[in-house]
Amino acid sequence: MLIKARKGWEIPESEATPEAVFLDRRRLIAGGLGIAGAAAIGTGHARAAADPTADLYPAKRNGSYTLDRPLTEEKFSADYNNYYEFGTSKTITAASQALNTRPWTVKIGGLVEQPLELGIDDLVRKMPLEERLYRHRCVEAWSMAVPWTGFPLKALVELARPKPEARYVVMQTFRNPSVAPGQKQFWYPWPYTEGLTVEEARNDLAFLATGIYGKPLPNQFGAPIRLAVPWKYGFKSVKAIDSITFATERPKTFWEGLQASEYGFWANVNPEVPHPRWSQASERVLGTNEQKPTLLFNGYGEYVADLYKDLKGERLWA
Ligand SMILES: Nc1nc2c(c(=O)[nH]1)N[C@H]1C(S)=C(S)[C@@H](COP(=O)(O)O)O[C@H]1N2
Ligand SMILES: [Mo]
Repeated sequence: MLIKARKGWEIPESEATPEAVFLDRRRLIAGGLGIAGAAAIGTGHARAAADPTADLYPAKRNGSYTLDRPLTEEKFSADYNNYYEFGTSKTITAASQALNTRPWTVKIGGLVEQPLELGIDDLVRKMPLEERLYRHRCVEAWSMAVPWTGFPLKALVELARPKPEARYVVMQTFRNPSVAPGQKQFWYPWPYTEGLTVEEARNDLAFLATGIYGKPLPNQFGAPIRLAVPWKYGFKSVKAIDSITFATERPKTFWEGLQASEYGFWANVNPEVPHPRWSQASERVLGTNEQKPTLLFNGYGEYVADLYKDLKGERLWA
């Protein structure tokens, strides 16, 4: 466990509380052993305080990505999450603190010139970190708007140098049932797997997030690194990635494996194509509970619609 000492004035006020210090000490006592009981009392702020890349946050905002609505307050988005590894309810914040995100290795392999295994801190320091304001639309018809920090997925694609025959980028979550009790439920196709075409992955909007709200990602948001593809339903945005593989074959994704008739590979947001069990015409905004009309490609058509113009006969919308 690498701990970077920071000077007092570098510690964000929200973390500089006696409670955070106390929780952090408890977490350190639990150490790298993933002792769930001790770790689970943290809030995510405590973990962020010891993050070896914490000095990189907040990163400079890239002003190209604007919102049509206020940001969702952290108190709402940080306690309403989908993360089936830690349970099927929306209240997984405490349970997700059991995941130890250091050390953390991301393996990049498959059809690439040079397979790589990178420690998360090396990876983050190699990449051009920036903040982006993105909407997020869950297939369950709730939404939020959040400031992610991270780097364009295309920067990682360039680092990996895929071979010309690579068509898909497959991203997987860690697998460790001893800290993620959901993974003991054998009827789910673990590990959580998602994928994009290489062309989608090279699109400017595809983003790998390592932080949110100007600090490293709290665990419930998918620390230490998760995808953010805001024109697609939220289940595409896989959390806690430890493997990225370039392939010729389209991957079978987690939700497709569970229920292919309801959740497909493309999963682009479209208000006019209902889910088999509910309408997608509008969405409930986290925090205010206001209903807003859902937008085609979640409002990001100008960036991504061209990716799909020649894809006839594909189920692009769910
Ligand atoms: N590994 C993993 N990634 C995941 C999920 C999950 O259960 N496990 N849920 C997905 C779904 S359905 C959504 S809506 C988003 C939720 O992200 P948030 O909790 O940060 O809002 O994460 C996605 N990524
Ligand atoms: Mo979702």
